Amino acid sequence: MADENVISVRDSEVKSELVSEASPAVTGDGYEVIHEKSPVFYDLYERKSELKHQTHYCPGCGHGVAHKLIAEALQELGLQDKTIFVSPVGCSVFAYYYFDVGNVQVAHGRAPASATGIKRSCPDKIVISYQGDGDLAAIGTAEIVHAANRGEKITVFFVNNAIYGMTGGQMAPTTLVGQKSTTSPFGRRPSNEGFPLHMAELLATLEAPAYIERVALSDNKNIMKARRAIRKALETQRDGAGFSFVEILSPCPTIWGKDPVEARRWVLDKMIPTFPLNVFRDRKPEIPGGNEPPQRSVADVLELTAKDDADRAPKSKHVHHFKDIKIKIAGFGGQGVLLLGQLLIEMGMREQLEVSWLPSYGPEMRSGSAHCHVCLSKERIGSPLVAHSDVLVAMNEFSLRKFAHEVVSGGLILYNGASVPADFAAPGVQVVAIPAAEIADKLGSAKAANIVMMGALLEETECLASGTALSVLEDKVKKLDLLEIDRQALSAGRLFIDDQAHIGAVSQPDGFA
Ligand SMILES: Cc1ncc(C[n+]2csc(CCOP(=O)(O)OP(=O)(O)O)c2C)c(N)n1
Ligand code: SF4
Repeated sequence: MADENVISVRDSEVKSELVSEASPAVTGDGYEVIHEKSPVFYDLYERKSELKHQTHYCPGCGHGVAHKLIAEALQELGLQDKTIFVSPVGCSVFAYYYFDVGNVQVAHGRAPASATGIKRSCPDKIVISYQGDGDLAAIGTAEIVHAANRGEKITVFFVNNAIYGMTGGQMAPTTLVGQKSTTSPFGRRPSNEGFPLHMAELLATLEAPAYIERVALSDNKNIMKARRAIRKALETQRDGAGFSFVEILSPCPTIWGKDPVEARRWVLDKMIPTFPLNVFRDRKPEIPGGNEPPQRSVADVLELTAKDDADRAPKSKHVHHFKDIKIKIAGFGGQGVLLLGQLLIEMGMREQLEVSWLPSYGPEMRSGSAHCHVCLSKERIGSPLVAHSDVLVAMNEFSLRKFAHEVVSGGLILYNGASVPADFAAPGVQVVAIPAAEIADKLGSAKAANIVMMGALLEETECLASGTALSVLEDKVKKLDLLEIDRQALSAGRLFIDDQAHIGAVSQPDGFA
């Protein structure tokens, strides 16, 4: 073939089934030539500059064929715009470079769990979990079994090539008895490594799945059957019938050490006898309804619709003197370190900023160290990680010493203490000691020290409006006596900075740029 995207077929009926909206065919010697690949694929694959028309798969790899069959089925069923494709870890990790659909790439083995979340939150979408045998039948065994057992209305395409391809050929749960791999160099022995795992049969013992079939990319006849199975699985999901699963026996010429033709033959001669092709399940399961919990929207759960917008913080008129501001808040568990970060991002959201909050804490609920990274930005946030902060709120001395060096030159440290330790220095950084614990104690609750620090932070940086802080506290703090203490704590933190400014200990609060 002159072009890698050309498909030649003799039978025009098969052709029209293959690509329903193909461009007019060029005929020659009884063949029809189709020049276009499925529009479900991107025109150009941006993976590598030198491979713009090719996938990254090895010649003869079954993944490429499986991709093509899935793309054509999505095209024929008109599902491209509704599809979310979950790619795994494995050779097919880069599926998102090829499929012009919604794409998510997830951790090894977790695709059915992620697909579950996506499908449940977007029930109108077609959600595909695409996985290899290491991914699905080894590290992800639990995820696939439970997703199938729950009857999640997703479609799983399971590419079984009897080996770990991406990592260089370790034994997979589906490796055949006697098959050599880097971790079974003498061939798989059931006495030592167990028998190959039959995933289609295993899942077919469950009650919930709607459709389960095993197919093979061994020869044209079986590829046509695979094509039908893939389409059927997607139809099953489209029609809301339940969990659908297609196991695709697939060649991996590179790791098997065979040429593409031998590898296909090996699927036919060796894999199919171990993994018989069959439809193991094809029915709409009867799943009794239960006492369904009321379905609520995310906005409802977050109580964003509980009040009128008018009741909430006024649309922000606060002028943000920054493009973005990165804050690290650190202390020990119980000091409200993480909560302070959450309050700030809630305020940021109400002031129409982009926000992120990344917590980090040890296993202890109390007294262990804890910190969080907070970003407030006028632009989209690339990473929630704050490696270099503009502001450090250090709730204890340990955190002051641990994180001070990360504060950028010209930045600010707010330290919860009567005074900065004598031997502490942070050149180029303004350090303000605020006796927040003491102030909060006097107000009636030592727990409000974080809110004193919040007041100080807002006053010194002017990053967010105090009015927004008050409205967030009013919404979040349910106990009225605590709310009153928090109001006073907020105000005390602000006043403390004001007083410091009067005596010249801190710069005039004129915004943090
Ligand atoms: C948590 C975790 N464990 C292990 C790995 C290493 N790893 C990457 S791909 C892979 C196996 C992939 O094999 P398979 O799912 O059969 O897909 P193939 O490459 O054959 O398509 C492994 C073990 C990883 N990336 N993450
Ligand atoms: S190693 Fe095997 S599975 Fe991976 S791309 Fe190559 S042929 Fe395909």
